[in-house]
Amino acid sequence: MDPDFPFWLRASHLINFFLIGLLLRSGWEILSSMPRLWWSNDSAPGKEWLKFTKTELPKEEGVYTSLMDEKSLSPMIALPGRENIGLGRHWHALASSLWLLNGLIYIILLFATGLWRRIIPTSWDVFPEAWESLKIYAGFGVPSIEHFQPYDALQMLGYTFVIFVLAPLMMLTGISMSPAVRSRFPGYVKFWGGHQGARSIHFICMVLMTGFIIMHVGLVFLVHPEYNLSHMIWGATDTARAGQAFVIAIATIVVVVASWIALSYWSLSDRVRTHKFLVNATEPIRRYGLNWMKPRMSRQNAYTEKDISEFHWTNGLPPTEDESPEWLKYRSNDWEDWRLEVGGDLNGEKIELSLDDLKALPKAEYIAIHTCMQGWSATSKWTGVRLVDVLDTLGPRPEGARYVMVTSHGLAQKMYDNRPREPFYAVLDLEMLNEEDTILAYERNGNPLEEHLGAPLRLRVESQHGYKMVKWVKAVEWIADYAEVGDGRGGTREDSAMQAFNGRI
Ligand SMILES: Nc1nc2c(c(=O)[nH]1)N[C@H]1C(S)=C(S)[C@@H](COP(=O)(O)O)O[C@H]1N2
Ligand SMILES: [Mo]
Repeated sequence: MDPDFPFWLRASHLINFFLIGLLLRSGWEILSSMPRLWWSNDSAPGKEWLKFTKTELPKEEGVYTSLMDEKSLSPMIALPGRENIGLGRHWHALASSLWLLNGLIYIILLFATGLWRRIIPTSWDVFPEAWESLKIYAGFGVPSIEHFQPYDALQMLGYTFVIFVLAPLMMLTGISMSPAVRSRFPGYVKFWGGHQGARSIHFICMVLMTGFIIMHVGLVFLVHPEYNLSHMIWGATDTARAGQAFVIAIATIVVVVASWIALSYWSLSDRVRTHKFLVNATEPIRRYGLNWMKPRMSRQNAYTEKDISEFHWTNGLPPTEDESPEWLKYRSNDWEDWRLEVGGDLNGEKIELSLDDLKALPKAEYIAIHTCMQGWSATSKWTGVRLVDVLDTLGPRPEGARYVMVTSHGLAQKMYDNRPREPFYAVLDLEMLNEEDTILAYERNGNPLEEHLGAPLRLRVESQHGYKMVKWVKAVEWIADYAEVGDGRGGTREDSAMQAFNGRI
C-alpha cells in the first residue's frame, strides 16, 4: 500500500526548513559577535575550547572590549550580517518561537494520526537494522527499497534523535541564556554548566542539527529519489511524476534560500524599521514568556564565593580626557569631589550624594553572574545600595514619574548610524527599579569598583544583560516617559537597534 504523506506533514516540513534557515543564520550572527566558546563561566582569555578568530585576547583586564571582538559576516551567510547582533537576536527569538509552535503542531498531529509509528522505533531490532543500513551507506551503496516502510531503521533513529533529543536540547539550553531565566532559576542554568556550558552545548547541537539537515536533504536526492520526491511533492508514491516532483522540489529550495538572503538585505536596508518590526513581533514572547520571571532573593544561595571569576570582560572603556574631563578630575583625587546627581525636572530640585552618603544608606550585596548579550559571562560579588533607596532620599515619587533614567560620564561605544558617540544612558521601569537587586554598586568582590568596570558607581540589574548596567554613573532621575529622551527607545543600546525596551532574551 502506498505510504501516506498528508498535507500537514509536507507543510510542516517546508515551514521547518524555512525556520531552521532563519535560526541557523541568526545564530551565526549572534556567534559572530563573540566568536569564542568556553566551558568556564569567567570566559577567560586563553581558556576557549573553540574560536573562529585569530585575534589573541590580552590577558590583562580592561584593555580590550567585547565590541572589538565582533566579526562581520556577509548577509549571504548570516541574518542579517555585518555586525548586527541586536537584529540577529530578535530574528532568533522570533524564529525559535515559530519553530516551537510548528514543532508542537507536528508532534501533536504525528501522534493523533498514528504516523509516529513510522519514525519512532518500537523494537530494539532497530539498532542491528540501522547498523546494516549504515554499512551499506558507508560503502556508498543504497539499501533496497524494501527496507523503507517508508523509512529505514537508520532514518528512524535519526528522526527520533532530532525530534526528541536535539530539538528540545537546543530549546532548553537556548532559554537558559536569558537573564530573566537565570535570575529566576539559577539552579537550572547551573545544571547546564552555567552560561558558557549552555552556550557551548547549544553550539554543538547546532552543528549536529546542521549535519542532520545536510544528510537528510542529501539522501532524499540520492537514495530512491523517485519515491522520496513524489512523497514530498505529491504526498504519495507516484514515480511516473517523479521528474516533475524533482523540478518543484529544486524550485522550492531555491525560493526558500533566496528568501533567507532577501530577509538579510531587507533587515539591513533600514535597521530602525527592522528593529521596530522585530520588537513588535517578539513582544508576546517577552510579555508571556519571560517578563513574568522576577529575580528571586533565594537565588543568592546559588552562587558562593568560590564561584567568583578570576577574569571579567569589559564592554566600553573608561572615559578619556576628551570624552569626560570631569570624570578624570574626580578620579584624580579618589572620588572625593565626585557626586551622584539625584533628581531632575520632575522633582524640581536636584540633590547630590557623595560616595560616603551612598555608603551610609542600607547596603545591598549579592553574588551573581553578569552577562553581555554578545555571550561572555563572569561571576562577582557586587556591593552597593538599592537604586530605589537612593531615589527615596528625594521624598515620594513625583506625580507622573513612571521611569528612572540613569546617565553616565562615559559615552556609548558606538552609535548605530555612526553619528558622534553620545553619553550612555539606560531607562528602567518601576518594576525593574523595585527588583530586590537593582542596585548602584560601588564595590566588587569587596574592593572599590575598578575603573574599567564603572568606577566609582555603576548600575546592576539582575534580570537584564550587561547593556542595561550603566557604568561611570553621573545622574539618576525620575522621568515621565522614555519617549522623550535619546531616540525614544529607552536606552543607548535600545536606540542602537540592539534590544527591545526590557528585552530579557
Ligand atoms: N557608560 C557605559 N556603560 C556601559 C557600557 C558602555 O559602553 N558605556 N556598556 C554596557 C555593556 S554593553 C555591557 S555588557 C556592560 C559591561 O560591563 P563591564 O564592562 O563592567 O563588564 O556595561 C554596560 N555599561
Ligand atoms: Mo554588552
